[in-house]
Amino acid sequence: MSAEEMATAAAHDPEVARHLLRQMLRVRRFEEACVQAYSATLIRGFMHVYIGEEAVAAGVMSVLEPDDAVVATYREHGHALLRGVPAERVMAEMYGRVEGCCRGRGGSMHLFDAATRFYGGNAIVAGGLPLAVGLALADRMSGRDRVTVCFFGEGAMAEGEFHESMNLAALWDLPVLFCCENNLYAMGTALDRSESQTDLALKASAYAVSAWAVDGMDVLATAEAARRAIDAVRAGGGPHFLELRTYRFRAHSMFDPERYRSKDEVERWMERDPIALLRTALETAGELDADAWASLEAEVDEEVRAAAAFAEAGTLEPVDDLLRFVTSEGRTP
Ligand SMILES: Cc1ncc(C[n+]2csc(CCOP(=O)(O)OP(=O)(O)O)c2C)c(N)n1
Ligand SMILES: [Mg+2]
Repeated sequence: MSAEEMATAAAHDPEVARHLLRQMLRVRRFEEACVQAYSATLIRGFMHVYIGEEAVAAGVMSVLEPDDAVVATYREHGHALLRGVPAERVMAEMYGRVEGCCRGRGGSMHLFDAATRFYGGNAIVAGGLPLAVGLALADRMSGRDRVTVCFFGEGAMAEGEFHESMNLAALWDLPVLFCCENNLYAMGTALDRSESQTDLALKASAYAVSAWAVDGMDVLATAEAARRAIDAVRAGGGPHFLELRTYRFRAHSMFDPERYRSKDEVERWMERDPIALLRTALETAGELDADAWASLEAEVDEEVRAAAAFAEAGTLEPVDDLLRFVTSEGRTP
């Protein structure tokens, strides 16, 4: 969408547009706080932020029902938050605290929450795809009307699990929405340096799956595409695939010197910051003024501040408890 089209779309349903703006800002500010906490060594281990890609999770998540399932990658803080895992439980997990959504045992890459049907947090590239197909198969076999949404990077499309999962999902007509977050790089490897076919929707359609590409920096276009795809999946149209064209503004992880891409390229993409695009569209449409933006920022900042305070005040698991949950209760060695 052009800027004018986006302003018209925002004016069409300003409440939804403001909700999407808030959701993207929640993810951005949450992760900025994570980066700070990481620098202060309050968060340890591997950490991958989603900054720049927020429109994808915000747009897709906005069309899901509470009963649907979500499977994501290790770049999943935003997905967990937007699926409804409380910010303080996500932050406490990042800090490795017992109060976290996985008792601090998962950390950044393994957020998981059964209550919101959020099935991770999967650190293995493409590892979430067969999981999503299995969840959808279970729903089909139990006669439940649910959709499983699976997020993964374009790097996953080079893995065997991608091909196996697409094939079975299509063969068995399973209710899965595959959402490929194409940010052009898998760690330091550019897509066109590793794949002979860079048209990802075309690759997915080789499995007789309906597939198309979407501007993943435009949250309104993303939400609209997700709505169309989810409706089709729910109506029994079998698996669908969206290629969401996006970009990460930060390094792959906290340990990445970023030698594989130029500053110019990053800056060009930052001109299409999804939050700035929607904010401008709402302002142009006369649906967001300076006061409304300031109070949105203040509310989001307060949520993040409270989450960090909750995490900092949290407890570390006592060493004596470390073997719990390794085997089922009562059978620990
Ligand atoms: C099976 C497997 N191989 C290699 C890795 C190491 N690795 C971690 S992230 C990553 C890049 C994945 O890129 P992509 O799927 O595009 O996701 P992005 O990080 O860009 O979101 C690799 C190769 C891994 N985690 N799992
Ligand atoms: Mg990638």
